[in-house]
Amino acid sequence: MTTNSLTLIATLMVVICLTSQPSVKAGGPPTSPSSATAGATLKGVVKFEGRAPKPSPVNMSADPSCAKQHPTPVLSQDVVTDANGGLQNAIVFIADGLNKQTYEPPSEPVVLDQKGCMYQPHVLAMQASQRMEVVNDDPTSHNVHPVPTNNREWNKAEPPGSKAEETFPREEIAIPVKCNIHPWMRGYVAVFKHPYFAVTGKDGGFDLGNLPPGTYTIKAWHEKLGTSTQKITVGANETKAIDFVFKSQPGP
Ligand SMILES: [Cu+2]
Repeated sequence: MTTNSLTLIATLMVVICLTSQPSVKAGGPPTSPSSATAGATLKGVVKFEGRAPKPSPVNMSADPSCAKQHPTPVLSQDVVTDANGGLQNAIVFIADGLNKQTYEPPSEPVVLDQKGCMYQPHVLAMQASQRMEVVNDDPTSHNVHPVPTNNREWNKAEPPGSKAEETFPREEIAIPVKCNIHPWMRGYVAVFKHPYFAVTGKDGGFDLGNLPPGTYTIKAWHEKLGTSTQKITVGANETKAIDFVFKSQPGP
Protein backbone atom coordinates (compact mmCIF):
# COMPACT_ATOMS: atom_id res chain seq x y z
CA MET A 1 0.00 0.00 0.00
CA THR A 2 1.31 3.42 -0.93
CA THR A 3 1.54 6.35 1.45
CA ASN A 4 -1.03 8.08 -0.69
CA SER A 5 -3.68 5.38 -0.27
CA LEU A 6 -2.96 5.15 3.48
CA THR A 7 -3.55 8.90 3.76
CA LEU A 8 -6.75 8.52 1.79
CA ILE A 9 -8.03 5.75 4.08
CA ALA A 10 -7.13 7.79 7.19
CA THR A 11 -8.91 10.84 5.78
CA LEU A 12 -11.98 8.77 4.93
CA MET A 13 -12.09 7.36 8.46
CA VAL A 14 -11.94 10.84 9.96
CA VAL A 15 -14.75 11.99 7.66
CA ILE A 16 -16.88 8.95 8.56
CA CYS A 17 -16.32 9.55 12.28
CA LEU A 18 -17.20 13.22 11.98
CA THR A 19 -20.34 12.71 9.92
CA SER A 20 -21.64 9.91 12.12
CA GLN A 21 -21.36 12.04 15.27
CA PRO A 22 -24.49 14.17 15.06
CA SER A 23 -26.35 11.42 13.23
CA VAL A 24 -29.84 12.75 13.73
CA LYS A 25 -31.85 12.53 10.58
CA ALA A 26 -35.29 13.94 10.12
CA GLY A 27 -37.81 11.40 11.27
CA GLY A 28 -35.16 9.24 12.90
CA PRO A 29 -34.79 8.51 16.56
CA PRO A 30 -33.27 11.36 18.56
CA THR A 31 -29.90 10.64 20.11
CA SER A 32 -31.00 10.91 23.68
CA PRO A 33 -28.90 8.87 26.05
CA SER A 34 -29.94 11.23 28.84
CA SER A 35 -32.99 13.04 27.55
CA ALA A 36 -34.22 13.67 31.07
CA THR A 37 -31.28 15.93 31.84
CA ALA A 38 -30.45 17.19 28.35
CA GLY A 39 -33.84 18.62 27.51
CA ALA A 40 -34.02 21.21 24.77
CA THR A 41 -36.55 24.02 24.60
CA LEU A 42 -38.44 25.57 21.71
CA LYS A 43 -39.91 28.97 22.32
CA GLY A 44 -41.76 31.25 20.02
CA VAL A 45 -44.83 33.08 18.91
CA VAL A 46 -47.62 32.17 16.53
CA LYS A 47 -48.58 35.28 14.60
CA PHE A 48 -51.39 36.34 12.38
CA GLU A 49 -50.49 38.69 9.53
CA GLY A 50 -53.04 40.73 7.70
CA ARG A 51 -56.49 41.83 8.66
CA ALA A 52 -58.08 39.49 11.16
CA PRO A 53 -61.78 38.84 10.66
CA LYS A 54 -63.78 41.10 12.96
CA PRO A 55 -65.05 39.10 15.94
CA SER A 56 -68.84 38.94 15.96
CA PRO A 57 -70.96 39.07 19.13
CA VAL A 58 -72.35 35.71 20.22
CA ASN A 59 -76.15 35.70 20.40
CA MET A 60 -77.26 33.86 23.54
CA SER A 61 -80.83 35.10 23.63
CA ALA A 62 -82.17 31.55 23.16
CA ASP A 63 -81.21 30.85 26.79
CA PRO A 64 -81.74 33.92 29.02
CA SER A 65 -79.73 32.29 31.86
CA CYS A 66 -76.72 32.34 29.52
CA ALA A 67 -77.28 35.87 28.22
CA LYS A 68 -77.79 37.18 31.75
CA GLN A 69 -74.24 36.18 32.68
CA HIS A 70 -72.75 38.61 30.17
CA PRO A 71 -73.42 42.30 30.74
CA THR A 72 -71.46 42.96 27.54
CA PRO A 73 -71.74 40.54 24.63
CA VAL A 74 -69.18 37.77 24.32
CA LEU A 75 -67.21 37.87 21.07
CA SER A 76 -66.68 34.88 18.81
CA GLN A 77 -63.40 33.05 19.37
CA ASP A 78 -62.67 32.05 15.77
CA VAL A 79 -59.53 34.16 15.35
CA VAL A 80 -58.27 35.89 18.49
CA THR A 81 -55.23 38.15 18.18
CA ASP A 82 -53.55 40.76 20.34
CA ALA A 83 -52.29 44.20 19.25
CA ASN A 84 -49.02 42.69 17.95
CA GLY A 85 -50.70 39.99 15.88
CA GLY A 86 -50.08 37.26 18.46
CA LEU A 87 -52.53 34.46 17.71
CA GLN A 88 -54.25 32.89 20.68
CA ASN A 89 -55.59 29.31 20.80
CA ALA A 90 -53.17 27.81 18.29
CA ILE A 91 -51.62 24.47 19.17
CA VAL A 92 -47.90 23.95 18.57
CA PHE A 93 -46.74 20.34 18.68
CA ILE A 94 -44.15 17.80 17.60
CA ALA A 95 -45.58 16.03 14.56
CA ASP A 96 -42.60 13.81 13.74
CA GLY A 97 -39.10 12.97 14.93
CA LEU A 98 -39.72 11.45 18.35
CA ASN A 99 -38.61 7.90 18.88
CA LYS A 100 -41.19 5.17 19.19
CA GLN A 101 -41.42 5.17 22.98
CA THR A 102 -44.86 5.24 24.55
CA TYR A 103 -45.67 7.98 27.02
CA GLU A 104 -47.79 7.41 30.08
CA PRO A 105 -50.51 10.03 30.43
CA PRO A 106 -50.24 12.40 33.40
CA SER A 107 -52.27 11.32 36.42
CA GLU A 108 -53.84 14.79 36.72
CA PRO A 109 -56.93 15.30 34.57
CA VAL A 110 -57.46 18.20 32.20
CA VAL A 111 -60.57 20.26 32.88
CA LEU A 112 -63.03 21.57 30.31
CA ASP A 113 -65.31 24.07 32.00
CA GLN A 114 -68.72 25.16 30.77
CA LYS A 115 -68.99 28.67 32.16
CA GLY A 116 -71.02 31.56 30.85
CA CYS A 117 -72.31 29.08 28.26
CA MET A 118 -68.89 28.98 26.62
CA TYR A 119 -66.14 26.36 26.77
CA GLN A 120 -63.20 27.34 28.91
CA PRO A 121 -60.62 26.92 27.62
CA HIS A 122 -61.80 27.28 24.03
CA VAL A 123 -58.93 25.03 22.90
CA LEU A 124 -57.71 22.28 25.18
CA ALA A 125 -54.77 19.93 24.59
CA MET A 126 -54.23 16.66 26.40
CA GLN A 127 -52.44 13.34 26.17
CA ALA A 128 -54.13 10.21 24.88
CA SER A 129 -55.86 8.31 27.70
CA GLN A 130 -55.45 11.23 30.08
CA ARG A 131 -58.66 11.86 32.00
CA MET A 132 -60.80 14.81 30.94
CA GLU A 133 -63.26 16.31 33.41
CA VAL A 134 -66.12 18.26 31.90
CA VAL A 135 -67.55 20.60 34.51
CA ASN A 136 -70.79 22.58 34.37
CA ASP A 137 -70.46 25.85 36.31
CA ASP A 138 -73.63 27.34 34.81
CA PRO A 139 -77.14 27.58 36.27
CA THR A 140 -78.43 25.86 33.12
CA SER A 141 -78.02 22.38 31.63
CA HIS A 142 -75.52 21.56 28.92
CA ASN A 143 -75.10 18.52 26.73
CA VAL A 144 -71.43 18.11 25.86
CA HIS A 145 -70.88 16.39 22.53
CA PRO A 146 -67.39 15.85 21.05
CA VAL A 147 -67.42 14.91 17.36
CA PRO A 148 -64.20 12.95 16.75
CA THR A 149 -63.09 11.15 13.61
CA ASN A 150 -60.43 8.93 15.20
CA ASN A 151 -62.04 8.31 18.62
CA ARG A 152 -65.43 7.18 19.88
CA GLU A 153 -68.17 9.78 19.70
CA TRP A 154 -70.19 10.40 22.86
CA ASN A 155 -72.44 12.97 24.40
CA LYS A 156 -73.50 13.60 27.96
CA ALA A 157 -76.27 15.61 29.58
CA GLU A 158 -74.91 17.81 32.32
CA PRO A 159 -77.27 19.51 34.74
CA PRO A 160 -75.97 22.54 36.69
CA GLY A 161 -73.09 21.71 39.00
CA SER A 162 -72.44 18.28 37.47
CA LYS A 163 -69.19 16.80 36.32
CA ALA A 164 -68.53 14.17 33.67
CA GLU A 165 -65.33 12.25 33.10
CA GLU A 166 -64.20 10.77 29.81
CA THR A 167 -61.04 10.19 27.83
CA PHE A 168 -59.79 9.77 24.26
CA PRO A 169 -57.40 6.85 23.64
CA ARG A 170 -56.12 7.91 20.20
CA GLU A 171 -54.25 10.90 18.83
CA GLU A 172 -56.48 13.41 17.09
CA ILE A 173 -55.83 17.07 16.22
CA ALA A 174 -58.35 18.33 17.01
CA ILE A 175 -61.81 17.13 18.06
CA PRO A 176 -64.62 19.68 17.71
CA VAL A 177 -66.81 19.86 20.80
CA LYS A 178 -70.37 21.14 20.66
CA CYS A 179 -73.34 21.47 22.97
CA ASN A 180 -76.61 19.90 21.86
CA ILE A 181 -78.54 22.62 23.70
CA HIS A 182 -76.63 25.81 22.84
CA PRO A 183 -75.67 25.96 19.15
CA TRP A 184 -73.11 28.76 19.66
CA MET A 185 -70.99 26.67 21.99
CA ARG A 186 -67.91 25.31 20.28
CA GLY A 187 -64.54 24.18 21.53
CA TYR A 188 -61.68 21.93 20.44
CA VAL A 189 -59.83 19.16 22.22
CA ALA A 190 -56.51 18.02 20.75
CA VAL A 191 -55.20 14.60 21.79
CA PHE A 192 -51.52 13.68 21.55
CA LYS A 193 -49.66 10.41 22.07
CA HIS A 194 -46.74 12.34 23.61
CA PRO A 195 -46.36 15.30 25.99
CA TYR A 196 -44.73 17.74 23.53
CA PHE A 197 -47.48 20.25 22.77
CA ALA A 198 -48.57 23.71 23.87
CA VAL A 199 -51.56 26.00 23.34
CA THR A 200 -50.67 29.62 22.62
CA GLY A 201 -51.65 32.25 25.17
CA LYS A 202 -53.07 35.73 24.67
CA ASP A 203 -49.81 36.99 23.11
CA GLY A 204 -49.50 33.98 20.79
CA GLY A 205 -46.54 32.71 22.81
CA PHE A 206 -45.66 29.08 23.43
CA ASP A 207 -42.96 27.11 25.14
CA LEU A 208 -42.12 23.47 24.42
CA GLY A 209 -39.71 22.20 27.03
CA ASN A 210 -37.85 19.03 27.97
CA LEU A 211 -37.39 17.86 24.39
CA PRO A 212 -34.88 15.12 23.69
CA PRO A 213 -32.19 16.45 21.32
CA GLY A 214 -33.16 15.70 17.75
CA THR A 215 -34.59 16.88 14.47
CA TYR A 216 -38.30 17.46 14.52
CA THR A 217 -41.23 18.37 12.36
CA ILE A 218 -43.12 21.02 14.32
CA LYS A 219 -46.64 22.03 13.44
CA ALA A 220 -48.89 24.87 14.46
CA TRP A 221 -52.60 24.15 14.17
CA HIS A 222 -55.41 26.66 14.24
CA GLU A 223 -59.14 25.88 13.99
CA LYS A 224 -59.79 28.37 11.17
CA LEU A 225 -56.34 29.02 9.66
CA GLY A 226 -55.16 25.45 9.17
CA THR A 227 -51.71 24.02 9.79
CA SER A 228 -48.21 25.41 9.35
CA THR A 229 -45.14 23.16 9.36
CA GLN A 230 -41.43 23.68 10.07
CA LYS A 231 -38.38 21.51 10.65
CA ILE A 232 -35.91 22.21 13.40
CA THR A 233 -32.92 20.53 15.02
CA VAL A 234 -32.14 21.02 18.69
CA GLY A 235 -29.15 19.88 20.65
CA ALA A 236 -28.91 18.93 24.30
CA ASN A 237 -29.86 21.80 26.65
CA GLU A 238 -30.32 24.08 23.69
CA THR A 239 -33.06 26.72 23.54
CA LYS A 240 -34.17 27.74 20.07
CA ALA A 241 -36.61 30.34 18.89
CA ILE A 242 -39.21 29.37 16.31
CA ASP A 243 -42.11 31.49 15.11
CA PHE A 244 -45.09 30.60 12.96
CA VAL A 245 -46.98 33.03 10.74
CA PHE A 246 -50.51 32.58 9.45
CA LYS A 247 -51.64 35.00 6.77
CA SER A 248 -55.16 36.18 6.15
CA GLN A 249 -56.67 34.38 3.21
CA PRO A 250 -58.27 36.49 0.51
CA GLY A 251 -61.90 36.58 1.53
CA PRO A 252 -65.02 36.84 -0.60
CU1 LIG B 1 -74.68 24.26 26.50
